[in-house]
Amino acid sequence: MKLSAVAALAFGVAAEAHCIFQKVTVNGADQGSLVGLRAPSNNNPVQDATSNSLTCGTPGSTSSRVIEVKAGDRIGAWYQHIIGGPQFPNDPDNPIAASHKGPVTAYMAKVDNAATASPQSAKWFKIWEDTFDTSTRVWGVDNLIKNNGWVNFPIPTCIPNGQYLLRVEIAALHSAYAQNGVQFYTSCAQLSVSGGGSTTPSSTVSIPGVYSKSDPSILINIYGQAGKPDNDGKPYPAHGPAVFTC
Ligand SMILES: [Cu+2]
Repeated sequence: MKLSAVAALAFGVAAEAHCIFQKVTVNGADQGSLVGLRAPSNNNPVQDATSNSLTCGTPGSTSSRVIEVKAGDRIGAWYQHIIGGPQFPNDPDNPIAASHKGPVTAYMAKVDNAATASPQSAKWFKIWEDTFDTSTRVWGVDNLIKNNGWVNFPIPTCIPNGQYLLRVEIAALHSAYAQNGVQFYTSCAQLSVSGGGSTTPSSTVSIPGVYSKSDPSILINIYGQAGKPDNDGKPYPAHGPAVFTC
């Protein structure tokens, strides 16, 4: 067995240091824990890229609230180890274990009623991603950890007014060398967008549907020659469509 495979296995059996997307900010304003969100009820990942739970996580908590935002607003999405934050004081695996390298992506889908819409029948477009920087060998998850679990991105300025679901995904790749080894962490926020424009994204995808279990970014050994989770410095194009731009 090659050294890289040994390292991979060692990371794969590490403590269950999962996480949950559990809170939204709008231009820095805290919307409250689990408010306006559909989130799983525990921090276990979804590992089947074709599962209905890929969309917004294994169904758990729901909210009747729809969060009011304006096109161009800066949205923050907060991941922590468990609901509420760290599992215990000085939890080293909060917001997520450092082993869980991978990309962070965000999608939106226009729906009639964000509080009740079926996320599986929604038509999604990607609005943001932080994947892997080949020069620094820093993953999206590394940046999320550095930012205490936050990722931030704008609502596209040109999309039509109306209700939307917002889906944020971490794809942790530390065990992705085996099929169904990837760990997806997703929740969906319920948004109402005003102040938008008239550009409807021309290409959309279904989730699940857009990924396959054997996508080269989903079934992948990220451990390089030295056994480090650095993809050997090679580019990592995230799964799913290109990011929509106005
Ligand atoms: Cu985990």
